[in-house]
Amino acid sequence: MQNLKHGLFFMVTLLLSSLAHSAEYEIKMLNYGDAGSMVFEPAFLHIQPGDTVKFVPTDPTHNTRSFLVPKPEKSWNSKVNEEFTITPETEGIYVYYCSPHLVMAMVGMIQVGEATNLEQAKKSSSRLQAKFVMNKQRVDELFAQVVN
Ligand SMILES: [Cu+2]
Repeated sequence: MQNLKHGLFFMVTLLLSSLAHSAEYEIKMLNYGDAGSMVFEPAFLHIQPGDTVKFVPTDPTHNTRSFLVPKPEKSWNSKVNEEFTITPETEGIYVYYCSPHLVMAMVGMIQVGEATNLEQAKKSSSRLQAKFVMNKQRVDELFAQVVN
């Protein structure tokens, strides 16, 4: 009996500590925000592995689609107008965009832990940037916020 109590206590403690260590973030998908029209807000997030990020369809006609994720993380492509949640476990830079507003540079970045794939992410992102017809500086502004 004593052992069982001990075991239970241990499990509950473990559960509580794992809950306490993972954070939850929200990214709004907006027609208009502080950085102009068609934006994710905040567009840059620095989180830790195991944290949760929820994309909220605050305004209609947006989605979130990954452009680049560090291996072996899975890519994602959410439905327009739907809430979408990810829990990245792999450290590195994640770049995503909104499919309907790609040309307007509706783009965002999540840094999970260390920016392990920074150089590769910068290289790949120039291909994404080439598809923008306006707000081309947004990708550079995101990279400027990466924490080394
Ligand atoms: Cu959009």
